[in-house]
Amino acid sequence: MTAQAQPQDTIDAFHLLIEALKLNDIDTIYTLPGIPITDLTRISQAEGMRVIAFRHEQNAGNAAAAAGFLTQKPGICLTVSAPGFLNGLTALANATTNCFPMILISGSSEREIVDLQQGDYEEMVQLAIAKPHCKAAYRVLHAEDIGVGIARAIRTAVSGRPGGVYLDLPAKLFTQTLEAQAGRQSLIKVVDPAPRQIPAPDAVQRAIGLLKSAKRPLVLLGKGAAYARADAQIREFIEKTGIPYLPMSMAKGLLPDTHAQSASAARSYVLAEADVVMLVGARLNWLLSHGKGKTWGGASAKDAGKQKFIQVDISPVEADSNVAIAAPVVGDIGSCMSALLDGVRSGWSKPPADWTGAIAERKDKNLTKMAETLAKDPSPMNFHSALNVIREAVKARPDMMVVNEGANTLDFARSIVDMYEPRRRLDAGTWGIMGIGMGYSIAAAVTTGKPVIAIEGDSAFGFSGMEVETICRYNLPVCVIVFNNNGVYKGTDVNPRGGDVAPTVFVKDARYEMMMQAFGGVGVRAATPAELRRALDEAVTSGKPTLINAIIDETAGTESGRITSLNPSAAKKKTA
Ligand code: ADP
Ligand code: TPW
Repeated sequence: MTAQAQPQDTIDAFHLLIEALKLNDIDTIYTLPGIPITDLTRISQAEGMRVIAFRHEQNAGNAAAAAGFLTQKPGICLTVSAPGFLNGLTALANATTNCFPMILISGSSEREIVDLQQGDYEEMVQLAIAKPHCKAAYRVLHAEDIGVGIARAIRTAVSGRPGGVYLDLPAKLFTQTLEAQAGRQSLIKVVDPAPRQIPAPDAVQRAIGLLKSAKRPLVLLGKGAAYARADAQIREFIEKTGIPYLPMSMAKGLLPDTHAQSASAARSYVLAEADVVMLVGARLNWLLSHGKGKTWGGASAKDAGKQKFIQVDISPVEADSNVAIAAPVVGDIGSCMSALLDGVRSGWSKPPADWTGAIAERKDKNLTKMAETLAKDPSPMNFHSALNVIREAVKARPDMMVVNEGANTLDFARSIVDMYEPRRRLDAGTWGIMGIGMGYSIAAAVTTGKPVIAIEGDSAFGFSGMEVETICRYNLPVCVIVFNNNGVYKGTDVNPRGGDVAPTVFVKDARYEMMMQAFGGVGVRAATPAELRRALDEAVTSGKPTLINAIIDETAGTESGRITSLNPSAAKKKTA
């Protein structure tokens, strides 16, 4: 069927919902149609929304989450009930974990039947299931409440610490109608959805005092800083103070990775040696060894180092979650960095030269070593020689988007591929989740219009690989590069008993490029850096959907990349 016409003087819930989203400048829906939302997807398109339909709801949800991170507006994922909702829920939980604003809207079955468990089509108590996995879950039962429902969902997703919101829309809602004028008047344009939160002046002074006392200060930038779009204040603060900084993976490019004050190439030295560390939109979770242990110069895995921490964050409960925070600065990063800048405008002296000099020395040594490794041309290709090609491509087109997942493919790409502009890199994030690749790539292409390179482990790619059809269908400028080493981590495991292959290995020499060809895109097998460079240049120039099957030495890399030690048997050996 086509979008339903409706009498002039009434408006149905389908249209009210779309008007409520449009009123709040939301122009894109990431979805997978089916009962009861198929007509909603059609009418949305007819009413001028961009509707991107996926092959699996998890990928639509991941796209919505990435769109939220990139635009500061909640990304919308629309699914059917029960199974579609559950497929989208992983993405909603992942968005919440990463502090990305998104709204998962799912149709749901008849309330009366669900609540008596009488067995409806796709019956499930979705609201209750969603609640623990997001910031809030709301349900709209009446058309006159659509305005409030959407307003609450938007406000909750983007204010304070951003995150996911679930909105439950029972099938019966969609066909309800209101008198047109009254209906439109019931809609709410959210005023100031993410209000600035100004830090307390004494908190700012405490932080400045601590920074001024430091002999070996360090700033650590996280993806909250990238999300906040306080790029100018952050850069000015770093350059004005002369403090060395480390970007977390999705904060890369807030300042160019080639910046003289970047301490990335001396990471282990600065984390262990710094005496005052200022966290800006970064949490002391597992990615930062919980702020303690040998990484931070502690005597053993459980000991904190000697650092004092300043934490700039919008969440007042984040401080002290792992180690003591000497100076919490609570507020939005833009306001906090402006206040901190005011505090260092006068009477600031740059960090001692023995600290910055020691960092520079280690950086030079490590960068020289890295350049030697990157210059090698082994056969077959390894992670380094393949990533060197991508490193050069991003240097030539610094506005390109990079999406990255895998184990070794993630770890090596993070350190080898320099980023030059803010919010150009999306990756496996706080959970280290596989499966974000194609969803994030599609959202990156849709929201920025820039070329996208997805750097994918062959296992990682498999989680969302079917979306190459979606990439072709919408003709998006996405170039997927599959790092094909025949398995999860490596391709060399053997089942000692014979019979089935080992659980970590895949079909040898799989022709991933043919998946893209199947849908009319370009597929290339690249066994050398020269072949990879040619295919990548062509993809970026043409903007055609492309998949490059990059053949990587199956013996290269390590189990789980850099987090081998988190495997239970490795941890057991360590403590034995
Ligand atoms: P990373 O993984 O890069 O270290 P995290 O996701 O752990 O970053 O941390 C992001 C932090 O940024 C969260 O604690 C979140 O509360 C905070 N945050 C997000 N947006 C803002 C903002 N606009 N202002 C201040 N803090 C923010
Ligand atoms: C949802 C566990 C972490 S990394 C990885 C898996 C399965 C794939 C590693 O192999 P890949 O990379 O991609 O070929 P590489 O470079 O080492 O060859 N399920 C989910 N998330 C995670 N993190 C896993 C499983 C995992």
